[in-house]
Amino acid sequence: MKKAFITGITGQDGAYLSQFLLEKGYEVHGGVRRISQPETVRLEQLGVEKDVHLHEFDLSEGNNIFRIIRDGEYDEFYNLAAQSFVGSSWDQPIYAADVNGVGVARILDTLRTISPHTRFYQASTSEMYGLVQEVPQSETTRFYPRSPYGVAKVYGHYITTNYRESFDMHASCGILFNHESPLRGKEFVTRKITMALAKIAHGSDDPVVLGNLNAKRDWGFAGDYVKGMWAMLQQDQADDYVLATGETTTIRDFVTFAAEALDMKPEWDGEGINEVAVDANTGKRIIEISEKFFRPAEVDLLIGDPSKAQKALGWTASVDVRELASMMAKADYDNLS
Ligand code: NAP
Ligand code: G4F
Repeated sequence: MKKAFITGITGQDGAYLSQFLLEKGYEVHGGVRRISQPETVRLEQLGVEKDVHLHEFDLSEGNNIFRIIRDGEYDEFYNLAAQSFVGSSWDQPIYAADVNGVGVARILDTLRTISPHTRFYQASTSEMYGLVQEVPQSETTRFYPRSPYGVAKVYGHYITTNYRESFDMHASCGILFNHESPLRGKEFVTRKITMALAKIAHGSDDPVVLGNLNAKRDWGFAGDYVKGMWAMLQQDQADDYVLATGETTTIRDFVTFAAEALDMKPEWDGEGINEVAVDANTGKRIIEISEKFFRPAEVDLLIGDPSKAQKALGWTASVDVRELASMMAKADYDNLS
């Protein structure tokens, strides 16, 4: 039986990866932060919370990481933990650097010292492309991060490739484009939209207040992306791979797809912060804009080229953005029923 450790096991990807590895027969361990109310709700939603082994863990604590790795003898180590909300990284840039950047070095240096056989996965991100230098973005596209989150993730990415090259470690980075699900955190734009629209469909009169509707993202389903993470660690040679759908969509169009899945008929009117959407079926205003949700620097366009992963790993995204918006909106609607 293979043994895996997942940092960030309580997060969206941690829950889907746990479920996937358990189905493959792994013994699954994961790191949880000590907080006043333990948050294993996603593992519970997938019905796997009793099947995983949880350990107190924080990426900012080197000795904690050392003991976990020394005591565990893991075959595979997936580093999914991060301060993952881009918006917060302008408020806590030093924390983002420590956890998302230096935290990766803490793990790698411990693995190098006491467990060099362990295969390592680093959660790199399309946010590293930021002000994009090429369209679509691939493994060879130059990084130009636009947030403290993205800058810290670039360090995490390069320290992983550096340890691979310096110490011959099996350490791979998945450069993952946005991936969502009904388990997505409520502050991210897709889930914020689907939760609020579900409430409106149940009778609420509160519109969703958003920021920049023109940003474009390459959105896929998280359940697909964790399979790609695993596939990377099964290769003879470690390497870096983009996982993406190859399709890009504005926030505005995501709203439309989610609203249509809930039998609304959104009609858009106005421009900039005066733009609104009204459901033509009911006359209710469903979208408003506020400057509060604009970012100090924006990532305008992300669209990934997943051809390397398709060829080498046999990986493809199975859910398109319209299906994804519908899946999330209907799940949120059903949760409220
Ligand atoms: P998520 O739902 O926000 O989960 C983040 C996880 O990290 C949570 O379990 C969180 O624990 C944990 N964490 C945060 N700070 C920590 C710390 N200091 N020490 C230990 N654990 C800590 O994020 P996700 O969507 O699953 O993303 C997983 C990873 O992929 C992240 O590294 C993210 O940056 C990266 N990524 C995500 C996407 C995407 O679109 N989802 C795309 C590219 C890359 P709590 O439950 O205690 O908060
Ligand atoms: O949903 P978001 O907060 O995700 P973002 O910033 O793209 O980051 C996510 O994907 C990255 C991969 O590219 C991950 F690395 C990262 O961990 C995270 O999972 O915002 C998406 C877009 C942005 O352009 C933002 O400005 O939506 C725009 N947006 C417009 N109104 C909003 C809102 N974002 C949020 N969160 N809330 C709004 O009201």
